[in-house]
Amino acid sequence: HAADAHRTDLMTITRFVLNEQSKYPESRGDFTILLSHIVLGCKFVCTAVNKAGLAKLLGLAGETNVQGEDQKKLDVLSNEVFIKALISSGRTCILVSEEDEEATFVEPAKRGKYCVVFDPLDGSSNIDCGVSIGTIFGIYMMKDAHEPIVDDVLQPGKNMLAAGYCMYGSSCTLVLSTGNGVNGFTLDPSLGEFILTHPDIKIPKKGKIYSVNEGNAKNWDGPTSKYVESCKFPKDGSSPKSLRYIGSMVADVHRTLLYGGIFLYPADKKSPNGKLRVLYEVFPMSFLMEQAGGQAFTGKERALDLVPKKIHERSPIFLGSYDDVEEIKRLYSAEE
Ligand code: AHM
Ligand code: MG
Repeated sequence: HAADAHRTDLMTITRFVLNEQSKYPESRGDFTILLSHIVLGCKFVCTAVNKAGLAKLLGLAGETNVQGEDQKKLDVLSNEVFIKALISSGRTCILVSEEDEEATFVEPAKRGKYCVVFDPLDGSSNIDCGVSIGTIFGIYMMKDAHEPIVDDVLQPGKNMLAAGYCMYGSSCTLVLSTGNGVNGFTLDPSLGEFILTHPDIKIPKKGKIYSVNEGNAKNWDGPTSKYVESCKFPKDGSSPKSLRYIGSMVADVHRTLLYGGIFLYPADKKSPNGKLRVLYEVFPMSFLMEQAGGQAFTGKERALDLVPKKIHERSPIFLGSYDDVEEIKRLYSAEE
């Protein structure tokens, strides 16, 4: 009986990825092991985030505890947990984190073939008021067994093997793509396991929502201004779009993925490259969008074609429903 099957035959994220990897005869479980260490990091951060509101009482991250010792800030703590979990997986060689100025090169004895780029806790301005925040990650594979150098992670996003994010919201949701579509898993806190709840996510072809920090409007360029104007005052007789903006990329992108629409962090006069970071914000989210049938554009090119020159490089980004991104592409090409 189908209903029973749902309750007793649990598709955990590990089981799902093992099934997926078994399609590739050369795969030896390394990716599954790497992913299980990422999942561990996400579970840890989820627990820490859920307790954050009690920080004053319990002496948690960012607060002084009962012994008067300073506790680590949540983003610093999350970073340490991910770095340690990734190194101890024995499957990584280069790690790039938003929290660390320099890339981390894993010592030879613990080295594996994967490079992981990540933002351990994105949306930090939302931590103290209990609004959704998240972890974003992307995974590259070393082409051959040479001594790792920083160029190994300065690859276009289309070379990523996998990407995903975990959102710490009203529930804890992990969205993952290994290049065969996008799947969403929700943490069952009683089991401590991520269970497949959103199989084969496809973004609606066109959406009714736009998502942008409109407070920057005075500094926008022509195409961005025109686009947002057309969301509010459509010229084709369609209804205006709704505006939703949380200010946490993971939450704004998650909603865009499920409901459709567009998320933009454009360039402006003050920040000509926008705000968001190519390697661990723009690329993973662009990878997921394309895998879900949407698009991601930088204002100049397909986002996944960009080749970063520095690990913390920024880029403007427009991503979401296929038709909505098509419209912004049209406005930028009309500009040239
Ligand atoms: P952070 O890495 O300091 O948390 O900044 C990244 C966040 C994204 O999650 C979000 O999309 C963006 O910054 C919001 O920026 P703004 O406050 O300028 O709208
Ligand atoms: Mg960030």
